[in-house]
Amino acid sequence: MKKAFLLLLFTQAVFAQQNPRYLFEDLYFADPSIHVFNNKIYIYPSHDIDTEVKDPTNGGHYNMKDYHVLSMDNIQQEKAKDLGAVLRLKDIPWADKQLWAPDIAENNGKYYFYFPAKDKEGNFKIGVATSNTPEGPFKAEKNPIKGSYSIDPAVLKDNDKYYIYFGGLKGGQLEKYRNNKSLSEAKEPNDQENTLSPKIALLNKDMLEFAEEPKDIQILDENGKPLKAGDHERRFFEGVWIHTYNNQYYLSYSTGDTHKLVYAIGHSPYGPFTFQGEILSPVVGWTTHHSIVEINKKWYLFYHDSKPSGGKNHLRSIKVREFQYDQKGHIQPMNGQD
Ligand code: FUB
Repeated sequence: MKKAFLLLLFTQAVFAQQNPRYLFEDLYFADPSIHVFNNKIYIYPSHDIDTEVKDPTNGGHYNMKDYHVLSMDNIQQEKAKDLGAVLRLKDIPWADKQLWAPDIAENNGKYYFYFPAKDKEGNFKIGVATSNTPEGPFKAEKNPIKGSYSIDPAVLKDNDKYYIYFGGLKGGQLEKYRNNKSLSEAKEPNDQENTLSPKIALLNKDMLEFAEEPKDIQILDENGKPLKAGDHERRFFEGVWIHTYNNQYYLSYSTGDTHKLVYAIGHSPYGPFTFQGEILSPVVGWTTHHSIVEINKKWYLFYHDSKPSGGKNHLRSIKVREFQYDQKGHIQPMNGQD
């Protein structure tokens, strides 16, 4: 009896899935946006490549040239399958370089792939490409979304409305804008000023344009005061993601130079959101970027790190791990070094 029990424990230990685990290691992928379409799990990442750009100023070495889609039949599947390139830089009429973190949304059986890229003037804009299947290929619109700027789009479907969130500091160029207008030169707020916010805009019915001027998302501290620009441990930097849990909106993002994933909770897609705490401590590599998804009643964090490339910041690999909420709906923090 005792022997059988030990054997059971041993078998469980051998066959239990690693948490976290890498999902694909033959190519470098990062910034995974996860969606379940038609009962299949799809991963929409950035595709990292070794680059001729050696100067890391403003993220120039994140010099990606195409997007791939990966899929999994279910979350137990050990590794994701690469479905190949679905959109290439050379096929995007307005884009010049740097295909950064994308996201996707489905509306009426059509798929809208949102992505940032630098235009020929060196300004990040957000583009859309469409397909009749979640597996692509995607066809890019001729021009970027009118009035778009900066990076890292993430789309929320909420009561049949679609909202796009975006923004990123430094390489992501958010400092070049105030009230949706470009400044003559980038201007960082000083440490005591309110920090720059991620943006939100309702999408048009055709999913190709903003239906309104982008608005600032307020992230407040425990006293209801907006976070300050000097609060690098908590303020927004890039990589926004939004999900709902127990009828509340969870806005999560990277703190950039302090390398954490953190989150804030609100009662509307527009916020305001109140800062809650850390989701993930720093990973190996400079950037940290994620998505949070419920699959079969369990919650998963998809993210990346640079361990497999030996710590090269611009060569990242995607991972997944299950996580829990506590009784109050707080995300139980995880260790990025696992
Ligand atoms: O992958 C390029 C950029 O690095 C993303 O857009 C940022 O969020 C950061 O992960």
